[in-house]
Amino acid sequence: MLHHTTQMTRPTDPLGSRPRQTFLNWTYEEQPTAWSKADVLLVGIPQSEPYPGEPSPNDQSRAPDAIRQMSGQFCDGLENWDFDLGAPLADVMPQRCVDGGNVCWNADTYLEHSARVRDSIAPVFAAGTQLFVLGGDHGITTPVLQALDLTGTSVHVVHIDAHLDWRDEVNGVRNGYSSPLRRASELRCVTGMTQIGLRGTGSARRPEYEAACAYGSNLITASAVRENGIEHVLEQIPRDIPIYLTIDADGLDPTCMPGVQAPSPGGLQADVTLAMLRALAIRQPILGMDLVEVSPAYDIANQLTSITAGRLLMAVLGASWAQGGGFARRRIGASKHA
Ligand SMILES: [Mn+2]
Repeated sequence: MLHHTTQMTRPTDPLGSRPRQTFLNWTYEEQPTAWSKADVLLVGIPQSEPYPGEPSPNDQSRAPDAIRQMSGQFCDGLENWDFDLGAPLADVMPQRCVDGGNVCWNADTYLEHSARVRDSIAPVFAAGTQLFVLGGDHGITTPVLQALDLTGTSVHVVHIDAHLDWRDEVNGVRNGYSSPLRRASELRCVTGMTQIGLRGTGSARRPEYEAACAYGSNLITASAVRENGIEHVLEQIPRDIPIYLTIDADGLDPTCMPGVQAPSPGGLQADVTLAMLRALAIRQPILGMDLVEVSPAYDIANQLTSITAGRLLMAVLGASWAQGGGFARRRIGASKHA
């Protein structure tokens, strides 16, 4: 908890902190009041509610800057040909792509901090800006979805993770990394969820598994993805509603995202995941996406985990804004009605 004290007293901007390097060299915009003018906003949220006895900030809090630092590796240049996209990223991206820096914990309590995260992000969703969030551990999804809830926009949550993340609480903590999908299920804006890549064991016990089933969450194991293919997964995701996407790095196989706290063998491969995300982002609007649980201390020397994280974000970005992309179509529709 001493670490929180140093965060609290650090004389920074009330919300943000300037990253050493911005994501894809986008313009840095430190004023949250200006974020909703962007077409696409990326922010880092380094911290969620810590569990007693665990380090805080944890190693995952270093991920937003670790991923940004690898921008030149996961994208050699915005004008460089991207074979996954079939075009240079610059050809499809809108004018105003902004990096808002990191929303740091400068408040006295976690609930104060998470309310500030929520309130800084809600206008971004309300303006129709596409949001990308770098965690942090998986607890950071909760204030982001609470922000979406404030706007009254309904979404289907697509969750990629080895673990269920449906604990109501752990040691009295309700907003930590074991609970984001349980908290999501309680929000009005979340009309359903598809959880993909499940395998092995995690914090979930029989009551959490049964709660997820009773809610109607569609649980798709990693082995089911391997056996039936991504078309089978995509068919099960409702197509008539926008998506919020949350990706835990341990949902992918440790061979492509080794730098995580809880590696689980037998995960989704990068090529399969990238293809699935591209298809989803073309088919329907992805209003927001977070990428969580990258743990730089466990990454390998060439930072493969951060590079894969960047490629996952670029897949969604590129397919969302390419001609016929889900988010681009939604934007055109909105401007016609304005
Ligand atoms: Mn998780």
